[in-house]
Amino acid sequence: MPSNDTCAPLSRRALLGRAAAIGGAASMLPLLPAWARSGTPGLPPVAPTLSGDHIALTVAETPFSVGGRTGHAITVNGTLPAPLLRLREGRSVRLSVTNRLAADTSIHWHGLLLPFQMDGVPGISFPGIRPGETFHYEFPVRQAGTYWYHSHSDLQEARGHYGPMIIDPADADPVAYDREHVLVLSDWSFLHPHTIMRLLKQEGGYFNRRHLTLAGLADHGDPEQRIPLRDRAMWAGMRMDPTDIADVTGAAYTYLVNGHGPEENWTGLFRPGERVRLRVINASAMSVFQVRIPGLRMTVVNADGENVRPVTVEEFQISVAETYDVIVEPDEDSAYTIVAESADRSGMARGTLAPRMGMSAEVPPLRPRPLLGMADMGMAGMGTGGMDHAGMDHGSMDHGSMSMRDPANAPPDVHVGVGVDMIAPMPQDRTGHPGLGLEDVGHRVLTYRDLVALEPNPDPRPPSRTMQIHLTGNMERFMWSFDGRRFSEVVEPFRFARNERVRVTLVNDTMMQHPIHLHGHFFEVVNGHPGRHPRKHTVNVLPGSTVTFDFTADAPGDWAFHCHLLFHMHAGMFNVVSVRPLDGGPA
Ligand SMILES: [Cu+2]
Repeated sequence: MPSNDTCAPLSRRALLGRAAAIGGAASMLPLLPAWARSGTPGLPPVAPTLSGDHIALTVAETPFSVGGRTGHAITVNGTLPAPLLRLREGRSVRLSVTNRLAADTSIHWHGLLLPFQMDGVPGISFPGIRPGETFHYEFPVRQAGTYWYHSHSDLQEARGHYGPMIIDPADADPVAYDREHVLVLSDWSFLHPHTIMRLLKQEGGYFNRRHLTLAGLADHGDPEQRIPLRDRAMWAGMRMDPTDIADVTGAAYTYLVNGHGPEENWTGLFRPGERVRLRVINASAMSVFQVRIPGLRMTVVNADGENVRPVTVEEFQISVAETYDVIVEPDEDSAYTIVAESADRSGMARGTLAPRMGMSAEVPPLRPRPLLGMADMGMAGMGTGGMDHAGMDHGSMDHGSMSMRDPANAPPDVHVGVGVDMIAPMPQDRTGHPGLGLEDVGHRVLTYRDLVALEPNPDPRPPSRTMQIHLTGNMERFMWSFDGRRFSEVVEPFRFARNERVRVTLVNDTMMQHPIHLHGHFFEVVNGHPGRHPRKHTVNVLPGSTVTFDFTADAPGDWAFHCHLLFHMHAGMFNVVSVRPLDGGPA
């Protein structure tokens, strides 16, 4: 079902006036095939777009090649990423998903507001799709923006089962642009995800430590060497590692742009002077990216599908499952490198913006790995990068109320068992923080506090209730949970009365960042812009920090609520948000 009824890569400015007929606008422009506008030199184009009111998708196992090696991927209609779905706000859509795998599958429409039976989480909102069967998802499209979709079954997402979804607004888009490109960032491993999970269970820092031995790291400075000996002993005494930023690293991953590795250099075309909209989606299983385009400033116009006041930056961090739309205006007849470093700086996804295929620009080297500091341990005011030696008594680090190892710091509703080995003593709101390792990069980096909703928040009521949810874990055993309880431990769901307005504070008691995702709703991140708090479906909670959001439980049903690091979710950082009553009576 090829589409040319939408404006994907054509001149968007021509279409902004609602009067412009689609055919009329198209006829004014060269109708280049998709591969001529973006792609990868020397590789066959694999970027199909599907649109219309009925879309058929088939999930199957197919070969996937990157970096000269071929592995087994789980694909949709044979491609990785899955096809771009282009929907339109105000229409209804029927998506028929056929399962050609030997195991159950599912598709979750990430960020979409829809009836919970269509949300696609096996065991929560529907039974899943058995081998050989077809499930028909049907729902009205109630929103516009950049979204994506992925499997919610087992660890299939790590094997390629994800794709982009764009919903064009029913009315004029407030963002003017001439051309757009979709950038699906992701991580690929030739190790089976069950193998990765087993290795992480054996040793929480398996890939992190393995990375330390990789040749070449010394070229840009082994961070271990920047840590004084006595601090190293302190970290060891706490059984922690200050370079422990990512569970799975470039030692196992190739980082992808639209399914292409760094050498394959996915390229998006532009004409100098155009305003180009980049729709950036982090579809990784485990990788937080830090994105910049040397030589170009990026104006952020949309986050998680919701328009925000334009804010111009030179870099932004995008956590797993978030989306950001940015406008760039390359005005020279030259190429620009899109750099998406993994947050632990163990590798990068790389692409190019260029006036012509085959051009490339300099690729900057990976920057030095960041070090965790006191703030990442939930110890406020003690510095953010590296250790702040002034006024710190190293001798008391491992005991007393300032220790992350003191269970007395746990609030009464957190279950402190074997699954919890850290409790942040003084977690702080760090929504003004740009991301680990981005404090001192010398240019402007987006923070959550920069995000201001373009439209006023729809529910002006103050919250009638507050609640805290602790993000907890045991790093060494790779156990992850909410409030110290893994999902497998038959936890109580988080219960909300329908249309209740609640202020929720997420408290990250761990030293890792967690992108927390709520299905079926948006929440407003409390970031100092009351009335215009940014509405998001996923929020990244930095180590040792808190994030507060206001939430209107306006979608009845049972909804998944989880960390979007796939292996954290799999290990237990997952629960159900239950909104009652359902339609048609009490519950
Ligand atoms: Cu997590």
